[in-house]
Amino acid sequence: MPDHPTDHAALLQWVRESADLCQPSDIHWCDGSDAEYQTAVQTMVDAGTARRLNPDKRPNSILVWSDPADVARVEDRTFICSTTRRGAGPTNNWADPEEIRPLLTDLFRGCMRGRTLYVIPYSMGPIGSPISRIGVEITDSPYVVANMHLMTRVGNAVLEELGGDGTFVRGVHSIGYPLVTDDGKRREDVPWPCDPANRYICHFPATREIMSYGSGYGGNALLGKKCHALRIASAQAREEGWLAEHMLIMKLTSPEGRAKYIAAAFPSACGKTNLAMMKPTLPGWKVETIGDDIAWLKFGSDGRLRGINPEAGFFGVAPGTSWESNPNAMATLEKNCIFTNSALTDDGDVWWEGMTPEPPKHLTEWHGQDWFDDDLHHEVAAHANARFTAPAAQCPCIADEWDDPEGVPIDAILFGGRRATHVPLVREARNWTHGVFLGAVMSSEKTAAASGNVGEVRRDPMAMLPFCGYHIADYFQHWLDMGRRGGADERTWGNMPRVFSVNWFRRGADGQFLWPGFGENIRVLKWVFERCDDEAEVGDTAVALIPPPGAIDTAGLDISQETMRELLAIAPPAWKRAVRSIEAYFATLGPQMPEPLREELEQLKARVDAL
Ligand code: GTP
Ligand code: SPV
Ligand code: MN
Repeated sequence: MPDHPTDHAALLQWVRESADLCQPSDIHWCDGSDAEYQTAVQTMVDAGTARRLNPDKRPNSILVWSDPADVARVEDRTFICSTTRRGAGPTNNWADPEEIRPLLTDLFRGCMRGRTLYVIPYSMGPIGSPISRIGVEITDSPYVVANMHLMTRVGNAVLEELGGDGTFVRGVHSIGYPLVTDDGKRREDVPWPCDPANRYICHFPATREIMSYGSGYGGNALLGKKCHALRIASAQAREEGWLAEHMLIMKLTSPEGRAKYIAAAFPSACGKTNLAMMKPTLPGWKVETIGDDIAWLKFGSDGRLRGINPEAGFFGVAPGTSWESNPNAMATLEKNCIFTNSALTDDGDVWWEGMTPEPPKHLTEWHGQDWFDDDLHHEVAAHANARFTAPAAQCPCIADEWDDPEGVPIDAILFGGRRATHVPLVREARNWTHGVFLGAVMSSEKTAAASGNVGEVRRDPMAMLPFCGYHIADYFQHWLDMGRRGGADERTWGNMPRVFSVNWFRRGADGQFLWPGFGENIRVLKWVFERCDDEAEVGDTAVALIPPPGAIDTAGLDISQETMRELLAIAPPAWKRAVRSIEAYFATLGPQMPEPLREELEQLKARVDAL
């Protein structure tokens, strides 16, 4: 075996330069084999990073606890390093590439001393698909190696596809904890090495590069996911005329056997995984999963928008996942998984809040401390952003076509946030421009998926606020342009998917969710499905097309017509406030806000003022 399995000169040179800078003691080219996965796991077990779960309970699975300072994406440490500040736009942190590169070079110098540098060639999407893209991540984290194995397609097949001169996204990642310090002293390793005080998650869209330093967690470190498949890919997609979106894709089959594919953009921890795998409560309906977090959408030769799931696994929110709420996820998690920041049971299994109605009497919580189910200990046992990593292929409801290189034709797009007030259960856009408007003005309560104040409402357009790699107003314009290319105008959808907005999270006066959610969401999907065929009742309101309360099938569901009315209500005072808030928001996005969206706002304002 040669010590590098490729003759791609640019790749070899970049790996050599990275190694010269980071000074690892060893270089390992990942081949994607199971033996390699097992070695990465053993390395983590030996280092105290991971513990094996009881093989009788969770075969071939591990539990990892992170440093308490490194538990989620860090949006305030995430930068779009476009050549100009305008390129990053008002919603991204911008760093001048000329200034940040020397700073990063200093941080990366010697950062892998005493560690192995892993080279991970990966494909986002099925290898060889016209929609897929290749990346290479350099990392010093065996946790990243193991997770990338599950989340992407890794190894020699990718290098073969890349050939001698293929293009790829370059990602360099370091946890930032060398075992030999600058003054030459060795230091002990720790279970979750990281450098939380110096985190930088940097993206260079112009050169398709990512540099991530100081964090080992999730989207900060698994560079194929948010960094490549969303931030870099969104910028590339704009240039090349496609879309890289924070969306699940599901296949919905009616009792008559008709199938539609639905893509849905919800912000982090707002229900994508759950919707993608939901077990419908309405008889005869079937949901199958294509993807649960990211969708790449391109026009096919038939002129329709086709989507692939660029990932190969699920990195899902653990808390709240139960046999009751998401049985398909629970079945996916039975073996071959990585659990991060869950609690450990006394018999060597994992547990998190919401997994069972009653917690076990005793647990080891995610800091490794004893946890008792008594009044003295009310802290959660699993971190709110505890996650599972699972291979998509072992999901019982994965669709046969989930890895079809051609992708699936998208029939409908849903935009949804987590809003306690005024946003109705479901709305339909009048036309593509209005659909883009509904996506552009999305707002949602912040969740534990990113560091910051949970519950704070913020604008999160198309669920892409933390993930759009360029100016958000240009992104809106790109969405409008895609519609035009797809033949949509004020009267017809052309080849474009219909657009809807949903909100599972509206609360009543008592503070409780008004809508039962999860498998009951099929009742809303059924209406969406029928609307795509111009069936099902719909009413025109000031804020969109909305089903009359009786149009949502509530058969067998214990919900009053009063509650249904509340879920679908358009309250004039709240909407007058909402319009003012959208005006203020648009004003922050600058003069390049597309005119058609300003016009949508004017129309909305006129109609809401007339209420
Ligand atoms: P990311 O992986 O961060 O992108 O999250 P996600 O969008 O996939 O969210 P996920 O499906 O993991 O759900 C996040 C949280 O919302 C979990 O605690 C779920 O239990 C909860 N949730 C999901 N769907 C519903 C729903 O329909 N109603 C209610 N009330 N909660 C839900
Ligand atoms: C999200 O936050 O939307 C996630 C988790 O899917 S992470 O991969 O950490 O970004
Ligand atoms: Mn996500």
